[in-house]
Amino acid sequence: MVDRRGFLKISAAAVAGLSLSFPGERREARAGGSDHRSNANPGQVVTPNGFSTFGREVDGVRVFHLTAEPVMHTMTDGLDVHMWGFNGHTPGPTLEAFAGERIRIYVTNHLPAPTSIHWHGIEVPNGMDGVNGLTQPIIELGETYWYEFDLPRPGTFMYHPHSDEMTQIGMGLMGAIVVHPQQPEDIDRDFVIILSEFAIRAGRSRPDTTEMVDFNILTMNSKVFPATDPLVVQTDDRVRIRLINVSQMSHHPIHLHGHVFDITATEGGPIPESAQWPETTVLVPTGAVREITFVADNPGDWAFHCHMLHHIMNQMGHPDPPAVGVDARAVDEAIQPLIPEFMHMGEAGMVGAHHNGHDDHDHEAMPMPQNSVAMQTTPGPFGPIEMGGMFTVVKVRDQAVGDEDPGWYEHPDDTVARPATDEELQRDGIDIPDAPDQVDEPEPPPHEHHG
Ligand SMILES: [Cu+2]
Repeated sequence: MVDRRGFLKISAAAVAGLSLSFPGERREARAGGSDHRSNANPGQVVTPNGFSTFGREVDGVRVFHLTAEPVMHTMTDGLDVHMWGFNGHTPGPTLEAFAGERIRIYVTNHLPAPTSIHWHGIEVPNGMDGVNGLTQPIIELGETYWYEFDLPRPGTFMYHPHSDEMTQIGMGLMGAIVVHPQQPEDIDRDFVIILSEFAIRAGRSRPDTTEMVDFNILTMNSKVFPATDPLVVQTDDRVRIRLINVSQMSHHPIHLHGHVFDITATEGGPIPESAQWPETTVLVPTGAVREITFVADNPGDWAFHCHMLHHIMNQMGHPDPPAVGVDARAVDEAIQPLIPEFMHMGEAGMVGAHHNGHDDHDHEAMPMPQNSVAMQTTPGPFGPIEMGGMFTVVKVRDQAVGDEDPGWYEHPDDTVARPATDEELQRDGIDIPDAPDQVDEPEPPPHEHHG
């Protein structure tokens, strides 16, 4: 009798000898398309919204093939984006291997621009480092380059172009490398998430790769909530999440609800146990890896998200000036004859306008530029979820459910917040102060008449 934990450890060791062909790997990636979830290949690491591969072995070397090429990518329903990816997808496949192995990676350039690929965090021979001009010639259009090196140690790494970085990473070229130790680890569920950011003006379908500071689409594995796959785990699983930040400008403080985790490793290697400390938020600097580990001992649907607040709101915050407290009815009156569906937003916050204006919470009804997630909210079990961007849900369940989304958590009786009763307030001596008088509405701004 092998329990689930034991089985995973055995399968992890067994998969080391697995052979997978290039064409299959490629087909599976394409067949999955941008909405493909979880892993096309049996891997030890789950890449939410992506896939992981051990490649195949040729004479003792683990071989991979990456093709950099344009892809059409759905960030979430309503936001289709022309991007660049590897093997038909952004992020590219998570490349998995074992410490001590030698790997060989072929890189085919089917981009409309020359490129080179850097193996970020790995101690490669200098000529394998992938820095265009410094350590190798650039990979011209249509060329296939050979890279080969040993993997000296386990860890979480990344790959990305080191050529016109702002453009090429800004178009979606990125992927993870996971090197497992030879010995099985005491981990039941292992996830890898690449954090990134893009500048996509509302209504546009192409990232603005000249942008330097103002990024309005914040992603986990190139998806925004609600399209981010939940991380599904069983109660009491030991869970590791490998966070990789490839953002242009942002460092992301990633926060987990309902649990305490340890920060157990960086791309430089494991942190000695004596140097780990407990956290519920981990800052992941750009260009860095943070591995967190925790025991999922608290069943429920737990938010897992960046705590930079506009990073969970996407285009919502752009580009309108702040409007909280402003009566913009005059603006509506002025604009509606020209654009009948126009409706201002924001006097009660960005989400308040949405709630007030549309009781059915149907985001289809909200006027938005085409191809935009500016005002999208997601139906949740208790109403709309006012999050987008760098946000997902860790779903902890007593029953093993694999990667399949188990739906919303069913709460035990009397464990959900609700309106307080008069009896409770009286019992506990809570006096409710009178609500303040309504503040006078400000005068609408004067109309400007032309002609
Ligand atoms: Cu962030």
